Amino acid sequence: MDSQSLPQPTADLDTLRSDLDTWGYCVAKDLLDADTVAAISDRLVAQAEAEREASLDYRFPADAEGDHVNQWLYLLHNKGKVFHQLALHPVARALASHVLGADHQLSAIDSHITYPGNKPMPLHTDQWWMPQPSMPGERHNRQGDLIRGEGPFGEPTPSTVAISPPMVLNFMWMITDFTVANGATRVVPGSHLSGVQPTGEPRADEAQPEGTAGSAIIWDGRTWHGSGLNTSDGPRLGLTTFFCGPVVRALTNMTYATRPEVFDELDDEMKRLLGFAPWNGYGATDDPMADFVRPAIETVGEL
Ligand SMILES: O=C(O)CCC(=O)C(=O)O
Repeated sequence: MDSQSLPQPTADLDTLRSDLDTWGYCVAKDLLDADTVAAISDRLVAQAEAEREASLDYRFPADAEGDHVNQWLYLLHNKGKVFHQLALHPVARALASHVLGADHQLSAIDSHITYPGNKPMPLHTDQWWMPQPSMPGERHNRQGDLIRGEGPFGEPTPSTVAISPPMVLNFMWMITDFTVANGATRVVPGSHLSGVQPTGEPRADEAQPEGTAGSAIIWDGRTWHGSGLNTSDGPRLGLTTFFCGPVVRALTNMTYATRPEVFDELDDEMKRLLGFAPWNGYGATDDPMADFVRPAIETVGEL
């Protein structure tokens, strides 16, 4: 791997698209201005503190054995209108369209705060649940039998046989600078074309791209990645708008979990992103052709 040619932070959309295609990730530079970053940061930090104080904070036990210092905040669209612009951002939508197609949805809108003293997250992909292609006559891989962390494992080199397409795209907003010292996301360049999963162990061929607050690192659902070790003296604030294709089950059950007062204020595009619109009949409540689904209370019951 020639590290000179690895993706560098850029605002050029064509370069971002081609970095994603070639390397499985890209770094979008300066998407948010300083005032917007400050507004998002203020709301995020206040929410994180309040969730910790109320013992509502979630520290993902699977991050790494003994890691009790990272914090996840879920369903951020419920926790401040200021976060909605991230899901709707034209560069996020353009890259999601490039990888997933125009009718993508929001699978999650979460924050991952890494605090000093954390453990590095095991390398993983975001679509471990995607069955491997199989040859005619071979037993197919059953999606419902797949188990996280069980492979198939291999090297992150380009496959010589057909592989599955990306079904999700992770768009990680840097709300603070992301640096090697504060645990910027680690990625294995080119691993999205391998068709296999990482074992979780750290590797020598990882890259750890840095970027300034208001930028974003974006990776293909097949790319091997994980958060880094925070050896700095402050938190690293990451915020992911995670997109999926319209028939992929979203990581977060958006239609159930969106708070009513938040729903009442959503514009149609945000409703579509959150899965409140059927896609070719999928995700419908009653009328498969309706523009938007109806809540259970409005559907027809036993007559
Ligand atoms: O926080 C990070 O840098 C990585 C998060 C991650 O691995 C994920 O969202 O799948």
